[in-house]
Amino acid sequence: MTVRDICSEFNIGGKYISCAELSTGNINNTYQVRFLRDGEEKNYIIQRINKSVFTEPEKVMENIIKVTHHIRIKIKENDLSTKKFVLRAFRSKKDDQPFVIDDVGDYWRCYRFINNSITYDTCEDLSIIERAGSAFGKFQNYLGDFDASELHITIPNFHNTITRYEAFHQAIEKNPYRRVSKVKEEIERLCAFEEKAVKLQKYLDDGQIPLRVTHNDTKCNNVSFDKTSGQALAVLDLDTVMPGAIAHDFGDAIRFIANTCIEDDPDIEAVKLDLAKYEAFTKGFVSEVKDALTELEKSTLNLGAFAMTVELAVRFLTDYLNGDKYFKTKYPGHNVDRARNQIALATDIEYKMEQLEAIIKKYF
Ligand code: GN1
Ligand code: MG
Repeated sequence: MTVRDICSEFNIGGKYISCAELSTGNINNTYQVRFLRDGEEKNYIIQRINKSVFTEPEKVMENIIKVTHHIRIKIKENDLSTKKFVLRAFRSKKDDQPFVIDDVGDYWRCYRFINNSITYDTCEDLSIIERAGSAFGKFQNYLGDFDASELHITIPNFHNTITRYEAFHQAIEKNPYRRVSKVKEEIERLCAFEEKAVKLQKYLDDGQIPLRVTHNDTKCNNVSFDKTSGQALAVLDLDTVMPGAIAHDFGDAIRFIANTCIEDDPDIEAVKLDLAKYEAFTKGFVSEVKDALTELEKSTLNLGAFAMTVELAVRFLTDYLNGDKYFKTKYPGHNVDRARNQIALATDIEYKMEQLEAIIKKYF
């Protein structure tokens, strides 16, 4: 089935104009499809869910439906437009499900593309970064009273840095693609980070910090902005909304947005933590969540930035050792470049930790 056929299964009418695959995203396949209806252009986002990563796509969609429903109520209470500030998943024509299954058993979903919106893979504008911080902070607040036990765990131990390291050590030991010798230095660096990187998970395991409903993939390009006004609109990519630590969301966002380079830039000499970007995001995020956090949680946010960066490096390198099966790669060694980049960033985060602590204090 073509993407166009999928649209028709979602009952999208009008004159088909075009379909373009969007290249961002390391897991699912995403297409932007344009139609003309009633003299107006209508845009949709069609995604094929990666079934080897999300083995139970129905459950992913069930989570998304519940979470967006909850947020929609909050948006209405705040007199905001539900068309702009929350995603809406379409239902299938045939059986009213929030997905369509194609002839080879793949799951597809459809969202309305928010009019006049844009996402940023990189961003130099500090006010936009601050607004991304507020958007993720608000997201956290909207879900503050959502019952986490209603959510399916779609990827178990997703941000469990301890089990991520276990998988890493196993890949090194099994060495199925004989690649260990090629990344000796990277392995050593990651092993040196381990003790500190797993601390956040230990706090969770010991019940010292609470499990909240978190987004778990807070890359800045998962917030949409109004192209004209620059206002932050809906938070996107709700695939991994699950129970987690607030430091996961803060940390993952910092890892992505405050890197001086994009996350797979092979020029690792240039990879640093940009303090101005760090501060802008922190300002937006903390202003939204500060009253909800415990003292220990506040003190774990920067640990989260370090842990999430290291964890992703571990995941990229594990995937390389296991034959590049999880993340989409654009060239051989792509996962190694990604891991090196994240190792360089984690190194700089560690180096700047005192400065980060001083900045975060300012906003609490
Ligand atoms: C994957 O595909 P995307 O960009 O939404 C990954 C995240 C990583 C990210 C790194 C389900 O997200 O955890 O942080 O790549 N998502 C999953 O770019 O593994
Ligand atoms: Mg994602």
